[in-house]
Amino acid sequence: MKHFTKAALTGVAMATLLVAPAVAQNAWDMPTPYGDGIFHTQNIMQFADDLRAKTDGSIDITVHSANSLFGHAEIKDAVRDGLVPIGEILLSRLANEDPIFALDSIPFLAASYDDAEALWQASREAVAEALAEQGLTVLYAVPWPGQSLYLRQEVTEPAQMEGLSFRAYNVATERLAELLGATPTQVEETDIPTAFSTGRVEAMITSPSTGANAQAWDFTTHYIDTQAWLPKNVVFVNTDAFEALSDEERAALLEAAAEAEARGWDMSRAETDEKIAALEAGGMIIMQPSEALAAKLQEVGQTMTAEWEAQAGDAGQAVVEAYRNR
Ligand code: PCA
Repeated sequence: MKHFTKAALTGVAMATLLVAPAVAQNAWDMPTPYGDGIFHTQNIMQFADDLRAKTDGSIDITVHSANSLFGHAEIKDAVRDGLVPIGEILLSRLANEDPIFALDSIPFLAASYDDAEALWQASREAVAEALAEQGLTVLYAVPWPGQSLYLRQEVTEPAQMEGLSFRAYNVATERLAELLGATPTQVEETDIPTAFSTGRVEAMITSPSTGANAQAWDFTTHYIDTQAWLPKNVVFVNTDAFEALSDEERAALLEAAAEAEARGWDMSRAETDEKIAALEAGGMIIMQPSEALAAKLQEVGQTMTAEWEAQAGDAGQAVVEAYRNR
């Protein structure tokens, strides 16, 4: 067998490097609280695929769904501290840090997709600035479908809500429960079926997406179609990790993010009717709110809007005014 010279060996090694598939420079783990059956997670998977394609594999995201890598309450700090470079959470989970994060969870402030979009346009910069202070760069946000009630009996009078143990997922849903005279209990989305089956909670307000994914017909009977607000998930990247990318990688990331945002809003819109139909097919009774219940929820929305404005000060006020005067 022919004896290779050192130079020839180097040449072989270099040729191998040139033809070998690109090794990911950025193998990124991405935690999300939500499961694989949720459209937000499917959208992230597509985002990861697109980004791999756009960068020839140099940004290679692995999605860790359903709180499997970090719990919902830990994801933001994990990205801030650089334990993972990228993550997704429900934006309003950060309400305790800054009222701007809670703006999309006020009942009836922005209850349609067009309004939700206008509210995001008016608030995006303020949200991005508040997260930038923590070393986080916002990539995109996508709303859940409108939030509606899931109950174990037909409710027409607001007084029927009093005393119910009510599942909450953020500060706003806790406050809503209180204002209805119910008793809030925080339960992660992935724990909803267990919380109902063990009797920890007996009512909730969430999207048809979450209701259908949890098979809400197994533990509730009535869906009251309030579609009261559209809370958003937000995807952010650690700013140091973002800045360490090459110009091309950064451009690809922003492009894939813009596409994921547009696609996510479309998916969300389509989900609304699709998943209400799934709830009905599962056996739930689909109802519109009675006049009395609708009036009570409007009143709760007004109270929560006033409370938010008092808390958010001039900067928050300016955002809401920009939204209202658009
Ligand atoms: N689903 C999530 C947040 C809002 C929604 O529609 C949840 O119920 O936790």
